[in-house]
Amino acid sequence: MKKQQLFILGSTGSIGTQTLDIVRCQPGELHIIGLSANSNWVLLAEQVNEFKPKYAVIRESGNFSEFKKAVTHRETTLLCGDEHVEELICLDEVDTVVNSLVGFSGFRPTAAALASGKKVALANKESLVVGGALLQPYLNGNYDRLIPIDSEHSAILQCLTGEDIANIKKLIITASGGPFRTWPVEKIERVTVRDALRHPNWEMGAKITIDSATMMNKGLEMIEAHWLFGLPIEQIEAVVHPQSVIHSMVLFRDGSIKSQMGLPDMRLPIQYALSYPDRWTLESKQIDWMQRQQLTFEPVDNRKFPCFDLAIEAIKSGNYAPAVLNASNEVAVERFLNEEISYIQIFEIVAKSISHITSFDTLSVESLEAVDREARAFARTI
Ligand code: MN3
Repeated sequence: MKKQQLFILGSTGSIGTQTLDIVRCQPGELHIIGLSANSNWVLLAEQVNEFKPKYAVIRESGNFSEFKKAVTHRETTLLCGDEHVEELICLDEVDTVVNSLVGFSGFRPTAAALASGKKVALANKESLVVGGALLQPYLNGNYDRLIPIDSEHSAILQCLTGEDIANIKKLIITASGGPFRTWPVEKIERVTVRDALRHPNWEMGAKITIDSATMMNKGLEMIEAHWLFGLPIEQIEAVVHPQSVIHSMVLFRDGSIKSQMGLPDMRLPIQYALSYPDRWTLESKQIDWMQRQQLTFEPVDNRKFPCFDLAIEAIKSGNYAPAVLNASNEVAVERFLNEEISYIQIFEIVAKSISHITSFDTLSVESLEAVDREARAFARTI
């Protein structure tokens, strides 16, 4: 049987390295044809030496010569710069693009891969948050082309197997509530970078960890679900579930609810995106049902997490609002991580950016990129 040929975008990040773990577990199913990374040339070189892909791309040019020296597998074509990525992922020999880029920079590769007939395993939620309307031709109830890696959306996809989308009443997305769920509102105003980087259940990159702390991440996931499953935002709700055992649920029109459960482990949604609609064996830690334990649920507290409401308002107003939301949030999170702004200013910057930028050009890749640039520039001035 022919192995699935994977091109991983962002192979040195959290999702990228866990995808490579899955490739190690499934040598009969998966093969790496290409890897790309932003700047971590040391790890990328190790990955090239281990997985022997045909192509490897490093985005930043600064360390290209050191990178080349560190690669001992001579048969890999080594390239430098973003411009090669879109071309390579569209090659005939690529079956699946695993997009684990962070932020709006992941959109163009998603669109290019889909347009050239590839399957996309999507960890880059911004592709849908910002460009969902443009990717719609590839969605429309067909989940074989664009398969979510995000654990909540993977859970929903698993619940929908064998179901008619017309029978869905609601999607219920679970949220851990992040590190500040139990903090009083006044204390949240004095949150530090260290506090915000301490997520209770998941090990993730810095950007998404901050987004989880503000619950902007859950807002982005609501928008992601809206595009992915083609449902109005009113039919999607979020509930806080601190144990992160139920990864999401679907309520059907007869009142039945399906959920997908498991201990938090991103390797499962990554593997499912690659095995879909099949399943493969995966060794992992299991829930011990003989231990007394509780699963609890509570509403999202919008006084503590105003970013969540901002995201919902953005998708309701539509047009470019989600693009502005995303771009200004990326800048605000970066500025918070650099300790230029306080935690609550993340919300203020995003809110101000949304009310400042109202553009009504026809929706296109170019106009989205223009809005993205404008929103970033504005968010840096606040
Ligand atoms: Mn998620």
